[in-house]
Amino acid sequence: MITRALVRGISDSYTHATVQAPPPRPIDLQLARSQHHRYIEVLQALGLDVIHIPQDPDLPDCCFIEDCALLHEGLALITNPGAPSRGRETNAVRSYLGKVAHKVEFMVPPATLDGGDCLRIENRIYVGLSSRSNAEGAARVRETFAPAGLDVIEVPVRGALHLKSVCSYLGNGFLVLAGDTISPSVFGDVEILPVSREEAYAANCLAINGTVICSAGYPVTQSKIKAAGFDVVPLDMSEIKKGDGSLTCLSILF
Ligand code: CIR
Repeated sequence: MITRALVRGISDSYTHATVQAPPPRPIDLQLARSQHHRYIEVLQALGLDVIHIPQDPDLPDCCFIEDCALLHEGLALITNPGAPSRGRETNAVRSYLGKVAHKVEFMVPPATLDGGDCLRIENRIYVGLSSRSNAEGAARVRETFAPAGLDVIEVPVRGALHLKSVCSYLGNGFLVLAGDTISPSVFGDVEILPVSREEAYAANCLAINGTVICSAGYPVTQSKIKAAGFDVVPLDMSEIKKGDGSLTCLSILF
């Protein structure tokens, strides 16, 4: 049962977020903040206690807090984010988790890892090997969490920023997976809800205790998730998408 969410405010410099390609229209900072605010409201409406780390004007990508740490039953692993410009984002996350986790582990170069590359399905953690996360990072995840009973499975990621850019686990055995990105057989015994190329952005959604928060504007994916038995809450993510972010990257759930 998820009871808490750690989030971080949108930086004053968010319009300079790291992006693979400039968005067609510039980021609207005020709108990004109101979308982030709505995201927090939805988490609270779902009963979560939301802990808020203030934004840092020197860290444009700091709202994408998921990339900074993995957390499982009080055991935290602070990552070494793959984009060098994001390294300092972990400091504030480490300070907070130091207070609530019973143990905090770290990752040092050459290991790199973004939390967006880590997909948890029951007792397995799939780690995407991407432009941000490398084999040494995956090995550190295994070293940290295998003793807690989690299997760590590496998955090459091509054509997407992170593993979770193309798939999300909803619970109850359902995995949302964008088209032809990764072979479904990689994920073992799960039921795949396929997402078309046109709705690829909707493959990142956020499951919280049986409710799934989806990006608004992707009706086919939303219908499939509803048909699988989940409540769906759509959220406008336009300005988060422009910064190459999506739903899961805005929080660490525990
Ligand atoms: C980056 O390129 O690192 C950020 N602009 C976006 C990170 C999104 N993180 C995530 O989906 N886990």
